[in-house]
Amino acid sequence: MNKMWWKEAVVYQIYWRSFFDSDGDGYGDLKGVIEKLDYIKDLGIDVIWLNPFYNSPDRDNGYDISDYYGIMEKAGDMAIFEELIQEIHNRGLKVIMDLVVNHTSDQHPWFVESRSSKDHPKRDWYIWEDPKDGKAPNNWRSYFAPSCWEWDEETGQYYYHSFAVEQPDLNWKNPVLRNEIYKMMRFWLDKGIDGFRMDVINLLAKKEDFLDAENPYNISYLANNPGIHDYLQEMHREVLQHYNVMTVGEIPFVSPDEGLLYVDESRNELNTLFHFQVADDMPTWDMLRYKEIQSSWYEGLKQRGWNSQFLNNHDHTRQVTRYGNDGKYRVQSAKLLATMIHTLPGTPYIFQGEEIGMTGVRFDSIEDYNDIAMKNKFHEEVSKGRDPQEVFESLLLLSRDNSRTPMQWNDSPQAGFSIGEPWIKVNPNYNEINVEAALKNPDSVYYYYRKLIALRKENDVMVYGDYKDILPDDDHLYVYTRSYKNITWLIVLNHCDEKQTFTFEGYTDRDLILSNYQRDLETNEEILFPHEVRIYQITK
Ligand code: TEU
Repeated sequence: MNKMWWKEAVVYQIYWRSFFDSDGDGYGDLKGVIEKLDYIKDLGIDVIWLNPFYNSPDRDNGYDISDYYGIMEKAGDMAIFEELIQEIHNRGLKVIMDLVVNHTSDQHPWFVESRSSKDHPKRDWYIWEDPKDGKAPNNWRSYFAPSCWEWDEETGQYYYHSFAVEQPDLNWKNPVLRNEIYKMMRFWLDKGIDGFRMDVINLLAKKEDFLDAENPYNISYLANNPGIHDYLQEMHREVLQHYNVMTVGEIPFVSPDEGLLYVDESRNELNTLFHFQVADDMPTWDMLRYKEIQSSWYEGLKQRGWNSQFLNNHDHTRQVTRYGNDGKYRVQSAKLLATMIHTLPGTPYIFQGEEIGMTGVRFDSIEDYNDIAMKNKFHEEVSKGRDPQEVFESLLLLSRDNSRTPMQWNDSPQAGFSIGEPWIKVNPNYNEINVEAALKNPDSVYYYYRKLIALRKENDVMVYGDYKDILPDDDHLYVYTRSYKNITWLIVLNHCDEKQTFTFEGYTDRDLILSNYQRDLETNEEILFPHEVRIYQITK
């Protein structure tokens, strides 16, 4: 497998609006990112992924773009952005930007023109259909609304939106539109960015026939449609191949076989992907399913394409809450989850705050939440006559706001995030969980991340090693090896609240590299404490 910088990198995701507010308006901003770059550098990070900061009415927190060349006032301006790139590069870091080209905002001038009349030259830049039997063209749902069709009274047609009504989908069949997008990509690449995280990039192609779905609730019909690989190969030819950049596609609804088509090195599409088998199949932790997913993706991409490892991001509840233990064993559990992400095959992603073990939230009322996905779902269910409190409770665990509360820097008011009123409430546990406290405690989650990241720099086995699951059928213990050249690492972890036993038969000569418990292993090495994890190097 070819060695590449983006395979060896550790990526840190900055949800800038919740990262650090430099001017007191309650929103994090790009200047705030500049102020915290040394913190990110000290952690050992190589690449920063910034969520979208293009001009936007902000209905979906920047994923509804109204101008691809402008910067949202809340975030800053072009001069600050240029300074940010410079400061990132000065520290030897790289930066990738979110590319959101499946849809725009309904306020984007392209859409305003497109909806102005059926004959407008830009009509065809979006997807318009006549009604069928006086109703929407089919029964499809969108991610954020009961239908993916919205009626336009003026011109008597429906437009198509995979997400909110305010996010109409672009029509990638139109070559003029495609060229506009490529031009825009070059604009940002020429400013010096180092790549893109591509939002729902496998949704660009739509089904030809728009026939009714048997089960409209399984919205996989929105993705992976014929023509998608032609678009991505064209994008590669026209834009990406001319730059030394990394690309990571957000690719929902794919198996490893389908995923490989996007990242196979010989196909010239994308470098890596985020698949959502873990997020979609596992509302809560499921060890056996997780092992199956890891093995099938490892086998499926082996020697041909590259994976990513993550358990949370701005759309998915913080990992220690969703997949670990955020109570008694929060620290051990956060370290265990980190170990998996950094020692399983693929490029690891850290979502801001994960490195101090930040947890999900539980606000009292729907009014405290901002997430458009959650709010729309709440109103849809309540309008069917369901009990509001019951609906509210059912949406809490997976609300996207679980990950979007402000970064907890210290124990001063608003967790040191802002001197103003934050756009979303701070998690009340900031007194205990914050960066300042983590930096003072040598045993903190933060220092464990630092060690893991440093290890990756020194040990190719963590990046390029073959993967083997030793105990595929155990419900709690996850034991696997990574082997590269003549080096083998054994990773042993106990993902539960009880002690477990593992006999090290066949691994007699072993040296401990890292562990999340401070204890004497001379006695009882075979007992693994709750959420204990150990990394060994094996001598054969
Ligand atoms: O998210 C798309 C999205 O909702 C899915 O990828 C989902 O996470 C997956 O299918 C697992 O269930 C992206 C952005 O990350 C999100 O913030 C935006 O709201 C959305 O696209 C629309 O741009």
